[in-house]
Amino acid sequence: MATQPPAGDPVQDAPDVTAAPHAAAGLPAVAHTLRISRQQMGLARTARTLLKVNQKDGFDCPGCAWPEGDKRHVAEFCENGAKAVAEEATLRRVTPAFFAAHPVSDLASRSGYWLGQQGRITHPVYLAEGADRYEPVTWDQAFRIIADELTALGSPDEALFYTSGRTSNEAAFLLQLFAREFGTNNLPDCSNMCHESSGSALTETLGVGKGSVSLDDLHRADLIIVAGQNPGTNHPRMLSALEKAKAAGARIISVNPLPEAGLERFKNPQTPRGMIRGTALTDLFLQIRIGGDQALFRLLGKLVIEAGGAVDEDFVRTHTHGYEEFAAAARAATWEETLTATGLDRADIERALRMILDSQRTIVCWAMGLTQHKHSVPTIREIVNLLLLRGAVGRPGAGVCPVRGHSNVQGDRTMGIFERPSAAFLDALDKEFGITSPRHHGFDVVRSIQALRDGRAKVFFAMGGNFVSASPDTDVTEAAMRRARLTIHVSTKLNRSHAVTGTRALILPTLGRTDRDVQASGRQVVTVEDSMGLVHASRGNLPPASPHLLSEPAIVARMARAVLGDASATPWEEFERDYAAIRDRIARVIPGFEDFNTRLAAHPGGFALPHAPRDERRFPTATGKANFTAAPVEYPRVPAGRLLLQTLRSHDQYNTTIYGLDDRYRGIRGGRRIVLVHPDDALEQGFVDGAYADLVSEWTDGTERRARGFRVVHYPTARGCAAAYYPETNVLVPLDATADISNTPASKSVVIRLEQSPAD
Ligand SMILES: Nc1nc2c(c(=O)[nH]1)N[C@H]1C(S)=C(S)[C@@H](COP(=O)(O)OP(=O)(O)OC[C@H]3O[C@@H](n4cnc5c(=O)[nH]c(N)nc54)[C@H](O)[C@@H]3O)O[C@H]1N2
Ligand SMILES: Nc1nc2c(c(=O)[nH]1)N[C@H]1C(S)=C(S)[C@@H](COP(=O)(O)OP(=O)(O)OC[C@H]3O[C@@H](n4cnc5c(=O)[nH]c(N)nc54)[C@H](O)[C@@H]3O)O[C@H]1N2
Ligand SMILES: [Mo]
Repeated sequence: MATQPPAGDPVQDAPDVTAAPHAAAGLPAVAHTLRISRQQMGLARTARTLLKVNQKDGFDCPGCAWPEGDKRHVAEFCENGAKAVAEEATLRRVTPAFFAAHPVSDLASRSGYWLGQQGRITHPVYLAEGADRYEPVTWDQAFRIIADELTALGSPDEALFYTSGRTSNEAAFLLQLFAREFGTNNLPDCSNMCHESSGSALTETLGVGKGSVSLDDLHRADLIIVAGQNPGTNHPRMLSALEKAKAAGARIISVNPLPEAGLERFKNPQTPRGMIRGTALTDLFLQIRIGGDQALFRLLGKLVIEAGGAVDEDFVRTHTHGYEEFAAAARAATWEETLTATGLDRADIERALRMILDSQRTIVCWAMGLTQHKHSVPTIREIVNLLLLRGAVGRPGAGVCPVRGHSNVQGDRTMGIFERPSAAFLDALDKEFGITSPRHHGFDVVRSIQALRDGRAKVFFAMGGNFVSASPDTDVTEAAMRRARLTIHVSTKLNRSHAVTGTRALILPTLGRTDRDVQASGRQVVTVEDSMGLVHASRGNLPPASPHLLSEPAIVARMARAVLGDASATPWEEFERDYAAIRDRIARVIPGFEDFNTRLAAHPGGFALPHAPRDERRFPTATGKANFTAAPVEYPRVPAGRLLLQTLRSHDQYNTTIYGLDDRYRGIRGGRRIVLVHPDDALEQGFVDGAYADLVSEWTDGTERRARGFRVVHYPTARGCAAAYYPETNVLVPLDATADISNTPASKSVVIRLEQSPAD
């Protein structure tokens, strides 16, 4: 069996494996941050930039959507936020000379890591039909190319407008307005691949598709359940909140197939004591099988009902609907099936039950470990069921906490980036702008790929992101993208989506969060909404990466003018000149933003959007109450000799942006093509630690997909489960493997087998 990487793998991918640590952060994290930042920015710029992250007069960290809290540290950022900033504030540049030296075929042969390391894009560039290189274009030429292509379409629904979640509220509002004026609801976004399942589940059950807790609630909770989330890497500032809650007496249950170092113990680098001793975070670790969560929460619901006196009957009677039906379904849950689905011990589930019964204020937090399965929507509804039984919604210290990813992904959706907008939203938009928005639904991410594949969509526009790498079924997605007539990417950095293009392609370079944004009316701020519904300003302070960049709002405004011409009565020039004019319109269209500009000025730390369940225990659902649901319990059935693969993030990446090749908290160094497998499962299939395997995914239609050459790492994950990094493993996720209702790619439950890698 081969123990070396097979030929053809990227030379640098030679993973080295040591035992995983049992704590997150502390001194090594600080040292690592400063090293990466200095490599990209130099020392002076590092200090100047990092001190402005998440300050009231600074910019919002482009890292994640975790809220800032009111008392801020001088250094209100985390290791991974600092890496995100360094990545954007880098002094490296991708100039027209770079594109002259690197034909598109060369870019397509490079790894995502290499592409990202080249630096900030400085000029708009164009790839003409049949050309092999991008060449500089003027902005006017670029908008003319877009206008010609868009106006030549048979229908506006042949265009797709994708948004990644870093886009500001102002730019997002303009983009959706433009798309609807143009005539389509084709506004897929990264949320479709991310928390769509949470939105679907929460809208139906609670009436609002967002979390119901504030940071303060988290500090006051006495029980926090963290399910399917790895905050040590992906939301490091959340660890401070968990630490604070623990100090006030809270207990923490983590539900995860992997023992994640950050959840075990946290060494807070912002306090001297924390740095040395650290705080043990998890009180109870439920090492669940992938996809077992619905069964777990259903059984806990049954046990709460049977415990006697544990159901908050007053709340259930006054505020909920569907209890009887749920209770009947819950009573049918059995230990036997739950233990099979979860792989857990009965004693551990009983411990969890006691902690729930002892708790007056329970919060459940979750992320991608719950949202990216076939049965994600019923799984999240099951969490709601449990909390409703306990009256744990709309009470201080209690509620639902879906932890969002991209720093403004929640705000983009609030601004109307949604392929299925409500009639109320479109009515308000139409009234304000005197337009007639289309009422039929548009395409989400998966349907956009299908439309490109089938020739029903011909122009693809992306406001940020890296669509071809982030999307499932890489080969299918890339082939679909190549069928487009024109692909347009508004980007800060190079990525694979610039190398896998339509017949013609444009790269439109833009300002990032850290860049100063000056328009005709002066210096601009933009706004973002965090994971807990707090809206605040963000102001970049660095000189822009190049004088040829346009801001995202300016790009949309000029594109709209070029495409819609004088037929549009919208004051696009005014919007570009002064973003306060955009906010005045947001204030009139979107509930909760009344007097937007005034409130922004009055509350530099941000203001909270209304949330009926949290604020008034009012549930704007179809029944007017919080809904219990009683879907059948599902869990993945994995054939013998197969594993269930989850595709997740390493410590050194931000989605498709790769910062480095280490995953420090899992003991991996110098490579990304690894697969974590329980030693007994690996050995059963004949793979010693250090052997190389191909991962072969098997889909229900009989098709197979293969990712070659992964180093097998014996790792204490739950039995029957495996884990490997995304985006390398997206090639394994079938386009049709999506969550029911939300249509989110099921990238956390892929049935695979390991095959010996040919050792040539
Ligand atoms: N540094 C950094 N920060 C980030 C990102 C990044 O890439 N890098 N990405 C941002 C984005 S867009 C997002 S959405 C978030 C993502 O944040 P996370 O959701 O934390 O990201 P993942 O790495 O996908 O981790 C999924 C976690 O769920 C667990 N899990 C997998 N399957 C199951 C299951 O069936 N049940 C349970 N209970 N657990 C399961 C995994 O073991 C893992 O701990 O982070 C955001 N922040
Ligand atoms: N298999 C698998 N697939 C997944 C996931 C998974 O867990 N497993 N996770 C899914 C999730 S949760 C998400 S959110 C998606 C992420 O999908 P995307 O949001 O599409 O991907 P990112 O990698 O975050 O996008 C990075 C690119 O954004 C651009 N960029 C960065 N900052 C800015 C900016 O300020 N403005 C503009 N215009 N561009 C900017 C840069 O060019 C950079 O290369 O991936 C999804 N795909
Ligand atoms: Mo995400």
